[in-house]
Parts: sequence; structure tokens; C-alpha cells
Amino acid sequence: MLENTVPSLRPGYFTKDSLGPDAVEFYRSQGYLVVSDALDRKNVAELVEETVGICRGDRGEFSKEGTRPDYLAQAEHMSDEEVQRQLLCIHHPHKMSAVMRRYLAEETIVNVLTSVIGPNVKCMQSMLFIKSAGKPGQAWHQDEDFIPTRDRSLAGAWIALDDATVENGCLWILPGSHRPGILWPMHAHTDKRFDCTHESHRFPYTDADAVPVEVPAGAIVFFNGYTLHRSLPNSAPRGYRRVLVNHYMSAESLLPWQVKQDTPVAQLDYRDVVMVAGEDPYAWKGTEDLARAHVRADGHGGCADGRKLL
Ligand SMILES: O=C(O)CCC(=O)C(=O)O
Repeated sequence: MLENTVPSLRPGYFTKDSLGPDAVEFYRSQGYLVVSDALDRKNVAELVEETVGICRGDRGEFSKEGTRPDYLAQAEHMSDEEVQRQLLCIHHPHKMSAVMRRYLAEETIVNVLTSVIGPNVKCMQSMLFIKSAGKPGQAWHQDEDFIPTRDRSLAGAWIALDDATVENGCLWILPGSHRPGILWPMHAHTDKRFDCTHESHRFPYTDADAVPVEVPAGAIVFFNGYTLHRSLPNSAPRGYRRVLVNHYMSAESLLPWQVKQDTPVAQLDYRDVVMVAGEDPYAWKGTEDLARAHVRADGHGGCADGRKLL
């Protein structure tokens, strides 16, 4: 656990026992909330063990730009530390790991999401960040820029597998930045502190308005898809800042994401989804198995300066 901090006393920090209307109100007004004791040590150990198994290639193939990452051929001769240092982020680990899939519908996640989204909730994405010492962070962005819902219901559940501190690259949030419901412009950046995704800019907040969301391992940070957030590099001398981030939305909304453009625009609906609560009003469409676990390559938009980080 984090030393010398009492996360549950900070604004927006709750425990499983203290979740209730105040937590929902905080999420609605500030765009995030923390449940600092969501997972116990056993849960965290299980997810960490699974992370190592995934990085070793023991849970099946994952590709980097369509090819198998080179290090996997040598993985059996590498230490747990070495295999984890090879990757910054794996998308869709739930597609290769039954353990990761089980945590999509973890009890606290379902409890919070049914309070802040509604009774019917679906998940469309998971991401496993390893972020070992020296790896970059993610620049300011809003997740709805990448995963567009039609009712602004997108929410991330950011599950800390290590204590996340300012030093090792915890999440930073601009409180209340979801409220205007505006998607700010994005551009490619050349800031070497960050992975190569594009960054949001021209919003009316400064870095001084941001709060670091330091949390102990086992905490879950929930944040709205319009909330501006970023993380800084892992500048600790060693170790990781591992986190499993799952994304959810209201099952009532269609999901015009990663879908064939020959469909009429109003009907675009990505159906590789997992219901985690309630009823799926579109169950008659069935679901599809489209996504594959893959390594994040050069970010969503490519590196402005041609860097290869992974
Ligand atoms: O944890 C991080 O480094 C960034 C996470 C993030 O940007 C996200 O989940 O959208």
C-alpha cells in the first residue's frame, strides 16, 4: 500500500462500504471517483500472475502490427521482469484470458457502473498497461474521441495492479472537464514524455488544474469518457505501474466504432461486446467475435516524429 497517504480521505475517494449517493454525485460533478479497496490482495495477485502469463505468450498469440512480437521466441529464457519490460500496453486481453474476462464483471465495477450509467451496461474494450520504469505516459485525451457512444455514457474502470504514484506514472485528471460535453480538438504531438497517441488541446484548463489520482494496488478509478486525463512516464528507478482498464457504456446506445462504413451511419453498431449488467436491448442482433488481443503499436494516430516506442 502507499505509505504516508490516506487515499480514502481525499475528495472523490471512497471504500466499498462508503459507496452511495455521495460517490455518484462526485462522479457526476467531477467526472471520476475512486474505490480504494475494490480488490483484495488475492485478486491483485491473480491479475498480476495473469499479466506475466500473457506477456510470456502463455495465453496465446497476440500480434504487433499483425506479426508476433520478436521477443516471444526467446520468452522461455527470459525472467518475468524481462518479459514484462517488452510491452507498454496490450489491447483486449480479455480476448485471450479467461481471468481478464472474468474481471470485466467484477462486483464493485458492476455496482458503480449500474449507479452512474444505468441498469444495462456493456463492455467493449480492455487494455492492460504494464508501463515498466522508463516507459512513457499517455497525453491528455478524452476516451470518447476513440470510442464514441451516442449518449455520452462511456466510462473507464482503471484497476490498479501496483500502487500508482506520481513517480511511477499514476493517472491525472482534470476534474469537471466532462461537464461541457465537448470533444476538444486533437493533434499529433512530439512530446517524448508520452506514447504516440494524439493529444487533446485548446481546452480551457491548464496542467495546474489537474489532480494526480494516486491509489493503492487493488483500487479502481472510474472516469467518464469525456473527462480529460493523462499519465506521465514511469520515472521510478525500477518496477511497473500495471493497470487493467476496461471500458463500458450504456447498452441502450449503439456503438459506432470499428464498424464497416457500408452500413447506414445511424445504424453503425459494434457488436463485439460483453454485457456485464442488466438486459441488452439489442440482443436480437447477437454478438460478434471481432477483436483480437494485440500490442499497442504506435498509438492511435502514429508518432508525429516517427518514433517507435515498442
Ligand atoms: O493509465 C494510463 O497510463 C492511461 C490510461 C488511459 O488513458 C485510458 O485508460 O484511457
